[in-house]
Amino acid sequence: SGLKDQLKDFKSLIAIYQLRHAGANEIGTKLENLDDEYSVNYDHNPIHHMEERMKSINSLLRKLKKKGYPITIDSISKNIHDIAGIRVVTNYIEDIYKVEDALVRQSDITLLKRKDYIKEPKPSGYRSLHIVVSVPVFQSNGVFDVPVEVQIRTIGMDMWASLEHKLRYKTDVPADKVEKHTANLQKYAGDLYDIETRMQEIFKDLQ
Ligand code: 0O2
Repeated sequence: SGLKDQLKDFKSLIAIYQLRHAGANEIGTKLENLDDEYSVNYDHNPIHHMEERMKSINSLLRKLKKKGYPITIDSISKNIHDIAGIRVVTNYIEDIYKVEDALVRQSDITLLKRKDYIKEPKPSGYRSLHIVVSVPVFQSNGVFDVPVEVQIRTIGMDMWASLEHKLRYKTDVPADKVEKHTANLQKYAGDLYDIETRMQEIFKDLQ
């Protein structure tokens, strides 16, 4: 019956979320271990902090629609690689690429996708390195390669993205205000990048 099929799909969706979450846990542990190792061997922590998020159902449906993918379990499993996401906030710009390199070089990790919005910022001013990696997850019924999206950015880029996200998703801000703030934020993204570059130079000079 229709209801039976819906329940089956619902269970499958939960299973996808569980598996992706397990993948994010694997990646999270790898990143924590890398940060520890850096701190022991180089007396520096590249990672300021990390956040983990599972994609909301609303955002999942919005993305399927936007990309024109069918709304089925198979399509979600095959097409949507950012159901599990980890945001890595680094202390300096160069740390972004150190973290990426150290993660991607691990023999059980496969790089599936890479978008460098630092080399090529979005028109909004958004900067961040987005990678999708696949990691094996061992379950009772076998081993599965699981995609996890990792967004890597500095403290400045993260501060900027949080504020800009608020402006973008708050629906009750008058249009003229949005326009003014959007223009200012676009400029501040570049200003922050310059400041973070200069701060990094001081840091490196002190090393
Ligand atoms: P949610 O609900 O957390 O997922 P792709 O899969 O790469 O083909 P997508 O997802 O459109 O397509 O790619 P994109 O634009 O590379 O990454 C989307 C995510 O990056 C967003 O998540 C934000 O976290 C972040 N992001 C991208 N552009 C901007 C921006 O201009 N400003 C801010 N503040 N964040 C941005 P979702 O999908 O919105 O949310």
